Amino acid sequence: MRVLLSLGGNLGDREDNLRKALRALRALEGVALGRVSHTYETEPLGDTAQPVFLNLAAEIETDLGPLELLDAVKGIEKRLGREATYRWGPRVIDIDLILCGSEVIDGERLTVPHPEFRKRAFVLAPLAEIAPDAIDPVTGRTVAELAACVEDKGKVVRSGYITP
Ligand code: A4P
Ligand code: MG
Repeated sequence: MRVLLSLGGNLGDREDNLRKALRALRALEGVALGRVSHTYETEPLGDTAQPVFLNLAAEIETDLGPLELLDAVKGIEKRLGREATYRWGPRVIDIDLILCGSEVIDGERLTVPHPEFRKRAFVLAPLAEIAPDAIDPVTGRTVAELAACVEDKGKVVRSGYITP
């Protein structure tokens, strides 16, 4: 199954944290890392009195089920030193599952497609770079279409590229 992930953080060495997260994903059994977007400097959504985020999108191909993948991803967040703060608060690394093939999941621990992604420029801009034709199974729209009409006015600026 092809899975599209959104990664981001706004504490510590943001590039290094993203690089470590990508390497950890690639090292997971049953996961092959595919395309990785550029990094984007993005204005914090929610509490704006916090440092600017660095976000990127990554594609993986995996035989893990969505919940197994969620557990693996939470393990990576933990290893990289993410401490629970508050909702939408600052973090070393956050890894969200945006799309899992054409699956629609509405579970206690996992909602896929990610319920907020259609509203978030910091998710859609990097995602549109690597997977413009991916289809949101809920709305039937492509990532490129969603990115083109997102209403989020937060600044999203392409910055660099991380070699994992
Ligand atoms: N969960 C359910 N669905 C998913 C999914 N599709 N992917 C559950 C990942 N997790 C999912 O998430 C809380 C719980 O959501 C998980 O235990 C999982 O079972 P979390 O990552 O532990 O907590 P959180 O991230 O603090 O909360 P939340 O509501 O997920 O925050 P968001 O939506 O991730 O937003 N601004 C900019 N510019 N860039 C950012 O990256 N990120 C956030 C965090 C806020 N503002 C931002 C950014
Ligand atoms: Mg999250």
